[in-house]
Amino acid sequence: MGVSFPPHDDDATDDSLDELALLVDTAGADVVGRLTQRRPAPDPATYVGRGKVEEILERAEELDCDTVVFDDELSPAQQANLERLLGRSAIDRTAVILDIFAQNAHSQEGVAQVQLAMFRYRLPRLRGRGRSLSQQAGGIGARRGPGETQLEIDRRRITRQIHKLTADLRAVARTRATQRKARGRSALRHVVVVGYTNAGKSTLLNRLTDAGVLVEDRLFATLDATTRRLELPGGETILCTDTVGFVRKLPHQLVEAFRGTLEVVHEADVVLHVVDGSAVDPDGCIAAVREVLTSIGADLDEELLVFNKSDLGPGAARQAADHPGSVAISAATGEGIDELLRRIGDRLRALTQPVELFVPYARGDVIAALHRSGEVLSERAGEGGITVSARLDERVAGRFAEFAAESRS
Ligand SMILES: Nc1nc2c(ncn2[C@@H]2O[C@H](COP(=O)(O)OP(=O)(O)OP(=O)(O)O)[C@@H](O)[C@H]2O)c(=O)[nH]1
Ligand SMILES: [Mg+2]
Repeated sequence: MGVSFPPHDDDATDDSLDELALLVDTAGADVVGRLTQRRPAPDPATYVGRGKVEEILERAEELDCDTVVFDDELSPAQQANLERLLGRSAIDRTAVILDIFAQNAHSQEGVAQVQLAMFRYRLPRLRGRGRSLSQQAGGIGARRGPGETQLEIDRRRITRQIHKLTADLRAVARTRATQRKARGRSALRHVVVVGYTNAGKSTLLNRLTDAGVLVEDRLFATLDATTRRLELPGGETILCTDTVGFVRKLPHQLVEAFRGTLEVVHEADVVLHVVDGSAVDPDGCIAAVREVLTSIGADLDEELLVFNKSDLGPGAARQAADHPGSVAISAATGEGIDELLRRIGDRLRALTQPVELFVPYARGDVIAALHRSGEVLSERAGEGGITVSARLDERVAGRFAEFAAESRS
C-alpha cells in the first residue's frame, strides 16, 4: 500500500512500491497485489483514509493475503488500528527492512546492531494481543489488568536489552577506534566504498582486491564492513573497505544502530560512491545515500561517484557524462577499472606534498621507508648520499624532516 502526499509524484510512488515489492520478496514473502492512494496528509489514526481501509480489506479477502505492507513507517497507534480493522498483520517498510537485516546478520556485531534496531522499533509498539484498545490505553486511575503487568515486564526486559546492546556495541566501537589509531600510524590511505544496496559495492571490492566478499542479487547482502589492502598501479598500498548498502526511507533505527560500522566513512580519504548506472532512478539512489551520509556527519567532499554496470547498457556512461568528475565502470567485466584506479591515485596524490630529501648512504632503511610510505619520483646518487625527490603524505612528511635537503643539489 503506497500513499502519495503533495506534491504528488505518481512515478516516485510507483518506483517506491516497486522497491517495496523487491524488499518484501527479499524478506521471503510473495507479493499478490498493490494499492495506492493520494492524500493531503496521513490519517493520524489509520494512515490511509477510512474508505481505503475498507477497500484494502476487500482486496485482502479476495486475494487471501495474510499481511498488508505499508510503504511508510506507521505510528504504533496506526499499526494497531489497522491490524484491528483489517484483521491481519499490518506492517511497514521499516519492519520489512529490519526483517531482511535480521536474516542477513552473521557477525556478532551485525547481529547486535540489528537486534538493537529491532528492539528500538518494537518498544513503542508493544501491546498485549487480543485486548481492546481502551484497556491498553490505561490512563490515569485505570485499573491494571493482568495483561498490562505482562506488558510492563516485556517493556522492562526490552529496555534492559537495549541498554546492554548499546553498551556492547560501544565497546566494539572503542576496540575499532584503537585499531584505527594503529592503522593511522601506519599511515595507509583509506578508500571506503558506499552506495545503494545492490549497486555492486562488494563486486567492486572483489574485483579490486580478491576479497572474496559475498555477492548476491539480493538486497542488503553485506552488513559487515570488510577491509582489504589494495595496491595502486603506482605501487602505493592503500586500504579499501566495503560497507552496508542504503535504501530509500532507511529506518532511522538502523542508521543509528549501524553508526559504529559506518564510522569508517569518517576516516576515508576517498569515498567511492557506487551507483547502479542501469537503475531506473540513479539520482534518487544518489540522493538517498547522500542523505544517510550527511546524517552520520560524513564529509561529501571526499566523494567520488562511480556509475557501475556499464555492461548492461548505456545508462552508466550517460550518468557519468551527466556528473562531472565521475567514472563509469563495470565491476563485473573490469571495464573502466583502470580509469577508476587512476582517479583514486589522483585524488590521493592531491593529498600529498612534494619533498626533496638527502639521505646518507648509511641510511638504507630510510630509503626503504620512503618507498613504503609515499611515491618516490627520483633518486640521484651523489657525494655522501642519495638525493630523493618524492611525494609524501602530510601526515608522514614530518617523520623525514631531518633529511630535508636544504636546496643543496
Ligand atoms: N551486469 C552487472 N552486474 C553487476 C555488476 N556489478 C555487480 N553486479 C551484480 O549486482 C548484484 C549486486 O552486487 P553486489 O556486489 O552484491 O552489490 P552490493 O552493492 O554489495 O549490494 P549489498 O551488499 O546487498 O548492498 C549481483 O548480482 C552482482 O552480480 C556489473 O558491473 N554488471
Ligand atoms: Mg555487498
